[in-house]
Amino acid sequence: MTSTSSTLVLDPDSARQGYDRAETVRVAVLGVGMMGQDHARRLATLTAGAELVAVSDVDVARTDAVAKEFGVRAIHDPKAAITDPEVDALVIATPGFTHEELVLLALDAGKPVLCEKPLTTSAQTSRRIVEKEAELGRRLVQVGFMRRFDAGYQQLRALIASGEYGAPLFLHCAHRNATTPPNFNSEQLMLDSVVHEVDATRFLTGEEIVAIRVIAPRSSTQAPEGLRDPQFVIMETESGVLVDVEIFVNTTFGYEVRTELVAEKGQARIGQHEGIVTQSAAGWGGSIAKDFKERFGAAYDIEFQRWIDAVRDGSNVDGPGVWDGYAAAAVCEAGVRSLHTGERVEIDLGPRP
Ligand code: ISE
Repeated sequence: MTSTSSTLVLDPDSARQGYDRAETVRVAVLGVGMMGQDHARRLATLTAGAELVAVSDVDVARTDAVAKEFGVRAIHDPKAAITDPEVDALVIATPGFTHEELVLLALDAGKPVLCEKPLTTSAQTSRRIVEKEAELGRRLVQVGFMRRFDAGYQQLRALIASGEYGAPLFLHCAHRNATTPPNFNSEQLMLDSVVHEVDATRFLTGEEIVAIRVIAPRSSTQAPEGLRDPQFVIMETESGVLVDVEIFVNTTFGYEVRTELVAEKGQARIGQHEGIVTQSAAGWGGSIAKDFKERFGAAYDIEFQRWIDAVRDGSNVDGPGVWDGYAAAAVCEAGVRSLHTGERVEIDLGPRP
């Protein structure tokens, strides 16, 4: 990674051009919990053309420790990091409820943002960001739906788009985690976890989701007291593709994300066997990822490289944007409503600016 930096100069007259070419993009990571630290490491050690220059977190001790680890500035107020003249671009990995304010401030400052999912915690607040970015007339925000950068998802999407198997009919998905962090609640299975299948469905089919129903069967005795885990989610797309998701976040043993496509003339599966499969006197088998950082590590790496490349060469970011974040928020909100009422809930996204 180069150590020279130059400030990105925004060109207010050109929506398309965006930024002047720059040697290195100076990035601040806001929120250095588990995900933010992983992204800070990625930017500091892996992403070409990026320079991690600062980290920021409301937890002062944690900010200082992470800043020291990477030899960068600790900025204790995330809002100050956004307006800091030595910061060109921002990664937002703070808790979801803080995203609306931070993303809006970044848009005010005209700085590119890679915002971890969810874009915000409600459809209404995400819609505000959609409208604000539309007013600016250029794309500044990318939402961290990293599965779009996973090789399996890209292949499946290309297969559907090719039409070789005819129209898609079903997507059967399983999303399993080993354990949940403390205080994970029943709504978060939708808001934190199934949000990925919501985006993946839109990515794979190119269609909006128009209805959702969530069914909570008996809970696993391995789940923390009071957590409705597992849950079963059924979504319908505009053309009538039916998507089911088994979400089970306390399997106790590992992480797994699979998707099976059933189309008119063929079927395809991704995500079941990552990495090596062995066969010997000891038996047949492969390894199981322990968490999403391992399972989607390569996808995160590509996501970050593509984002930095777009910021550097002045093109608009081309990853998932604010509309994708808004659509996901609207579907998840409907899903939470369905979890509570047991009813099928329809989704109306309204006009796209
Ligand atoms: C987590 O926040 C993620 O984003 C992971 O990808 C997902 O698998 C997990 O269920 C979420 O809690």
